[in-house]
Amino acid sequence: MTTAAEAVAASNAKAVVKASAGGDQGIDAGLIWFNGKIVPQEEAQVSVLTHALHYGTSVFEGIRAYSTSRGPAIFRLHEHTQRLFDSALILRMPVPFSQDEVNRAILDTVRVNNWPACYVRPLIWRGGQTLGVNPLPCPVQAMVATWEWGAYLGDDAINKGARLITSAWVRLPANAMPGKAKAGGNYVNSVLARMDAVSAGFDEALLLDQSGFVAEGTGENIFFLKKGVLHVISHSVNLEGITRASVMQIARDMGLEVQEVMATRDQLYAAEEIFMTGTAAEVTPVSEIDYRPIGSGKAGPISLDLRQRYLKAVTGQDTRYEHWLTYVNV
Ligand code: PPE
Repeated sequence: MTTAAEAVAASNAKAVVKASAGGDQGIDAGLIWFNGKIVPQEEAQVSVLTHALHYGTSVFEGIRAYSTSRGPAIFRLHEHTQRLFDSALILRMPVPFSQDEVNRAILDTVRVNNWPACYVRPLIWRGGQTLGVNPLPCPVQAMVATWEWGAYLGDDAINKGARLITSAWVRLPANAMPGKAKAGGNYVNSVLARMDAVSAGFDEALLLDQSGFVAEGTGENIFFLKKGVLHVISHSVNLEGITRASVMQIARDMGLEVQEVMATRDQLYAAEEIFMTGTAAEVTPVSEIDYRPIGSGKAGPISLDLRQRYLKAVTGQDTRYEHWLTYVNV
């Protein structure tokens, strides 16, 4: 005979198994830096009453560590940490760690996991104290997770070029959401657009701003080539991509003229080449937008050349850009 209390305990135990089965099993993050301590992934847990889970009050970064001849190196660590702290400032989140401490946490997490190369995800969020919209009473917490993450939109997107569709969702207007902050809540906009694009059989969504100008992808900035000039969509409502800035520099160094512009979707249709940039996406060529082939309808030669140059920079093979690297083992 089981008592009612035993039945509740048994059903709770099942619920725990279920909850963890619906958790993060698909990601092997090994050891995670969690509020100042390195712990196994299973121990880096938060309450279901976490403010950020209810209201999107988190800020994060996406960083990559690359394999180099001197071991793993973080690409543009200081720029990413600065943007993380800027995002926290925008959301009025007092970070209980200094930028130096976060830099060290990132380096330590990559080191203790022995990844040759990996993706790095620092996250800062409002924890549980009280619920209700006002986050100010809630403590600010932090973690750094790392895992291996390959081609963001799949290998086909790189080799053949990604297929894009313009989203019916408008990119966050600047007076509605802070697009310069890499805030969890902002990504509902990206999530909605990405789901529609993927469900319709495309690789990625192209988001326009409120006035119909090209904004960005759900996780990438946009470049296009026209009459041999490399155009990059101006910041406006977009995230100021660190890959974007890096690729602009690399393109100028190879002698390309680079212009920051506002552009309409029809300007993209008539471009010679298009590619997207992002930490996860790196440099991903675009072969089609809204059923129109771009240029030859394949990954463009300058896009692929810039991709190769970018990969040489991030892996330390092009020493001109070595100042962008922070070696993990020093
Ligand atoms: N725009 C958006 C909306 C964006 O999310 C990213 C990065 C960029 C532009 C490019 O920024 P940068 O990484 O500094 O070049 N997207 C991150 C998150 C992707 C995800 O799926 O999560 C990333 O690439 O890490």
